[in-house]
Formats: sequence, structure tokens, C-alpha cells
Amino acid sequence: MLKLYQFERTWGIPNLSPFCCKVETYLRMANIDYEIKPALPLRAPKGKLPYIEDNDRKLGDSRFIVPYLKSAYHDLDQELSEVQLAASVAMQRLLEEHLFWVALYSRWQYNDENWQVNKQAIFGTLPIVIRDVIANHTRKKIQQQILGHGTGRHQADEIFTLGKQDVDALAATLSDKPYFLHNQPTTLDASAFGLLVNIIACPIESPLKEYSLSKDNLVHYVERTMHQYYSDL
Ligand SMILES: N[C@@H](CCC(=O)N[C@@H](CS)C(=O)NCC(=O)O)C(=O)O
Repeated sequence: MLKLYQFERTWGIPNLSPFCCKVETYLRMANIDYEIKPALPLRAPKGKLPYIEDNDRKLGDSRFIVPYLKSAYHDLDQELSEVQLAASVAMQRLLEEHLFWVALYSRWQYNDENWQVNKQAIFGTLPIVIRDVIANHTRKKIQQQILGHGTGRHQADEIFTLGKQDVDALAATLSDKPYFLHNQPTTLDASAFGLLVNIIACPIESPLKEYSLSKDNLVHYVERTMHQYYSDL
């Protein structure tokens, strides 16, 4: 059976990584059997989670895993037009390459309260003697990545202004539809749910979360998807 390597579940959401959550949600939406292997990124083929193992194949990065699932199992996007497919790619990039960084900033850099909550969720099970060393080392590394991406070069209010623009774009695109592009879930829904549940339904407080909670359609979308695909959690 296909194995999905991802972080341990926490916070009552499928995964604290939007990308792990995206892949697991795709698997569930497409009715593909899988087994979860809790993991840390150390052994991942690209040093990041998620990755999968299937038929002696190891594959990292949701942007390669999902196309593999589409061709080997079930393509959730098969009924989309070329224009819808293009919109799907563009919106996934907004989520995963832009809004993601604002969410990451909220957890790892914005304030100490959030950092403590994040630290406990990710490193809480490590032996106490090494916990702080590893957590602080990882925090520095992630903050360097946020700086390298460019997001970390702005002030907090500017970063959240950028994030709110993405949230507006998502809320307007979803509008009052059940899914982003079609009358059935597609890859974009797996990606959008993966990040939105991580902003709206996790205990990381920020202007980004506050603003997202003001968008009723996004909040209901997250609740519906949780209910429909993760009633076991
Ligand atoms: N583009 C990758 C991103 C994966 C990613 O950034 N994973 C993060 C967790 S959200 C990770 O494993 N980070 C560990 C690290 O940077 O050391 C995907 O789509 O899967």
C-alpha cells in the first residue's frame, strides 16, 4: 500500500504542514488507499515533508506527488478545461509560494507566543536535553529561508497586508461555490484546504488568521472539507 510520510498529527487538524495536508487530502478526495508513516524531514528525499513510497518508488514534493497520483491512480482534474487547469496552477502557486510564507512567518517569527505553540507541536516529543538546541537551530534556519524568500524583509504589518490580499483573492474565487473550480473537488481544493485549515483552525494567532476568520465562505469551506473528508479526526 502507498505510504505517506508526514509530520505527526496535532492541533486536531490533518497536519501542521500545508503540503502534507494537501497530499493526504488528495488521497482522501480521490479514494486512494494509503498508510501514514509519521516522520521528520531528515530522511526525506528532498529534505522536506511530505514524501511517499509506492511500488518501490520514493517521491518527494507535493508538486510531483500529485501528478504521480493522477497518472497512477485517479485524476481529480480530469474534467477541468485548459483554462481551469491554468487557473488551478496559478492559484496553487499563490497558496504555496506566497501565502504559505506569511503563515510560516506567523509561526516561526511573528511573536514569542506563536513560536512556543509551534515549538511544542513540532519538537515537544524530543528528549528535553536536545529539544531547545534543535528547536532554536531549526528556527534560525527557517527564519533565514523566510528572509531569502523576501517575505522576511518586510515589517509585520506589511507581511500581513500581503497575506490579506491573497485571502481576498481566495475568498472572491471561491465565492459561494462548494469548491474552487468545479462541482467536485480538484487538486486546487486539496491545496487550498491544506493551507486554509492551517491558518483558520490552528492555534497560531495573527492578523492573518483574524482576517481569514472574517471570510465566512472560507471558514465554511474549511469546516465542510473537515467534516466530509476527516470525520475520523
Ligand atoms: N514544495 C514542497 C514544500 C514542502 C515543505 O516546505 N515542507 C516543509 C513543511 S511545511 C518541510 O518539510 N520543511 C522542513 C525543512 O525545511 O527543514 C511541497 O510541495 O511538498
